[in-house]
Amino acid sequence: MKLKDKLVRLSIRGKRTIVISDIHGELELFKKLLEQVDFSRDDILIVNGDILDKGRNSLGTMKYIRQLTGAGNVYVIEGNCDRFFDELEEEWLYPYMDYRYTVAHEFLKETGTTLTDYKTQHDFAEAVLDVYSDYQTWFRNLPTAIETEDYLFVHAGIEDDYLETPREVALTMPEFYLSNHHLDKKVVVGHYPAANFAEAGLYSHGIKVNDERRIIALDGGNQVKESGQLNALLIETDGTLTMQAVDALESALVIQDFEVTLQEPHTFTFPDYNIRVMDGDDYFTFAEHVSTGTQFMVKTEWIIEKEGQTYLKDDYTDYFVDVKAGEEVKVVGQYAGYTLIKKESVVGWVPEEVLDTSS
Ligand SMILES: [Mn+2]
Repeated sequence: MKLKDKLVRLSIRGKRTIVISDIHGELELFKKLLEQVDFSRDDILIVNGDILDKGRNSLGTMKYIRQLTGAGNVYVIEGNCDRFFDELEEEWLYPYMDYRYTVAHEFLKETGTTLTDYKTQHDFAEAVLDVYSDYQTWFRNLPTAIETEDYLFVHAGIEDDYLETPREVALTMPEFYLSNHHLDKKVVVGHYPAANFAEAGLYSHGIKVNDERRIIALDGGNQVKESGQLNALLIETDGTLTMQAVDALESALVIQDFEVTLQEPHTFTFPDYNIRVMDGDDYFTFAEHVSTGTQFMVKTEWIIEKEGQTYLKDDYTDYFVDVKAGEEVKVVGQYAGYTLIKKESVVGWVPEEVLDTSS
């Protein structure tokens, strides 16, 4: 199957268009985002893949979104995580369930059963499809891409001859944001967290737009990154782009100004976590990122050891965020002496005393 076999052409001229990807079962966040952007029947909404998996309510999310499509202004594109109902008998499913909360877990919860209640995986698959074969059909019939006057929306990416892109590639290609394409339109993708493409050393979950390569990376790392968010790209009726986001992090009030005048931030993202540790204390440790040779200060609690090697425990940024008293920021985590925060989609550190985290 090729992209051209499951391509929908659509006119969005004169309509405000809202694009959201990688909802991953977070129905409440999705609803909050729709409310925040003031979504109405006058808009077009494009859900750019990965409704299912990872989050807490994939079944509820798919039901809600399918219902939305009934109004005629909502379009859904398939993502690699949306093939659950076709993967029920795959060998990897049960092992995968050991480290991710999946649609299968939700089904067990919904039916009050456990995997041991099914003699074989085939029996389990049949039980799921007894209830959800209708959704299996719905997911199968979703387009791989939607092409409009100025945009191509696809979950992961395209090859040189976009129409000939194999469906599998369109759904799973990694890091498309860093590649080039020959289409004379902007290609909007999700699938791969935009934060992985650090620009100027910043760890940002905001939507990344590259005008030169005509690529927009939407995925805010919702359910994949600890500080992730659900992003919405808004194509206004005059064609301008704006963006909005929601997340599940707690807010905190800034009670003291904090500013770092000179810094050169670094960001290291999955899976490139190997570091060499030099000197440090309980707060920060001087380290070298092995694959890039970058020397930086790492928050000491971030260092983990495995088989005699040292690694970052997760994505890491050494950026210090400027904040002003009265501002509201999101709290990602509290560590010795310093708090990791997110301000306007960018993650970084502030000394703990600049925040009021009591409320
Ligand atoms: Mn995906």
